Amino acid sequence: MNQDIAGRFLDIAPNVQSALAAGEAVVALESTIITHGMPHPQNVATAREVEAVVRENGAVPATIAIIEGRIKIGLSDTELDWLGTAKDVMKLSRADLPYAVASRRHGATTVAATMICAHLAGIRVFATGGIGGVHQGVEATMDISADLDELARTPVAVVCAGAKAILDLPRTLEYLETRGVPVVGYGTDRFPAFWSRMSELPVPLRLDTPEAIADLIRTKEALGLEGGVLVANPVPSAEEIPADEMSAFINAAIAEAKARGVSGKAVTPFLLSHLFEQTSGRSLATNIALVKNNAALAAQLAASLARSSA
Ligand code: PSU
Ligand code: MN
Repeated sequence: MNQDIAGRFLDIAPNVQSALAAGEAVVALESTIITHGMPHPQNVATAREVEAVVRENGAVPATIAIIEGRIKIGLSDTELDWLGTAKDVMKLSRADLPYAVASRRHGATTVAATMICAHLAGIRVFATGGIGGVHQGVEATMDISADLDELARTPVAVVCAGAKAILDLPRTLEYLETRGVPVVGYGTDRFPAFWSRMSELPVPLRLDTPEAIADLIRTKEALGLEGGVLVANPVPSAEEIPADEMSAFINAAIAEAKARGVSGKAVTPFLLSHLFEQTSGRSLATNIALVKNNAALAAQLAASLARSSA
């Protein structure tokens, strides 16, 4: 951790600080999923449950958000509750993170911004639901999530359930390969599609234990290769919505977004909330289940990394 940057911009929660100082396992968690990804009150309840899952699996959770321009690494109960209904919270990626800090704004961190903040704090593992990626219709919109470039440059392992199936998954994988990001399927040969355990796409690499993933991360670092690792962890079967069931809802949601002229940062939040309504809440139940599943694996991975670095 760069102490100068930490002192100037970061507020690290005391329990996270002491875990980091002792070389213990810490897992970063994002906040856009709270402010722009799920409705209230499920957003706050899920954030707490996810933190509990991280603890049960041997790591300290650090939910990251920007409050009045301060980069919070680990939120208090009060802060988390506040974030659950707060208005005027920016959805922050690499491009607008410094603006929020300089202008003392509130901001929720996406995958890209959470990776940056986690790295500043010295956290190596991060759990989310699904990363952003290449959007369908990219030929016309050029909408490619900044999450993908962040994975190529910032050394944080991101545990997700694949990319959200609202995206162009083949192009998302192509782009990750171009940018040199290892994409690891955890116990699967197929790239998971968020609400569904699998897509038709083969996963580029496969590993079956947290220890093997920790070994890959250490080896990548030892070789001096920059950037992160994407770990794709399929949602548990009991909670999945099979891809053939989900695809009609997804196509309708994308058509609706287009008809209403939704663009840019608003696209992903719009699609998620539209799907929540159209599936009568089922997509949200699956989303919650997959985030918890990812938190468990991320904690095990962080614990394995902490053991081997001791
Ligand atoms: N995972 C979820 N729900 C979410 C997200 C991830 O289960 O809402 C968020 C992440 O913060 C991710 C963002 O970075 O969606 C992608 O936004 P965009 O497509 O605009 O890059
Ligand atoms: Mn986008």
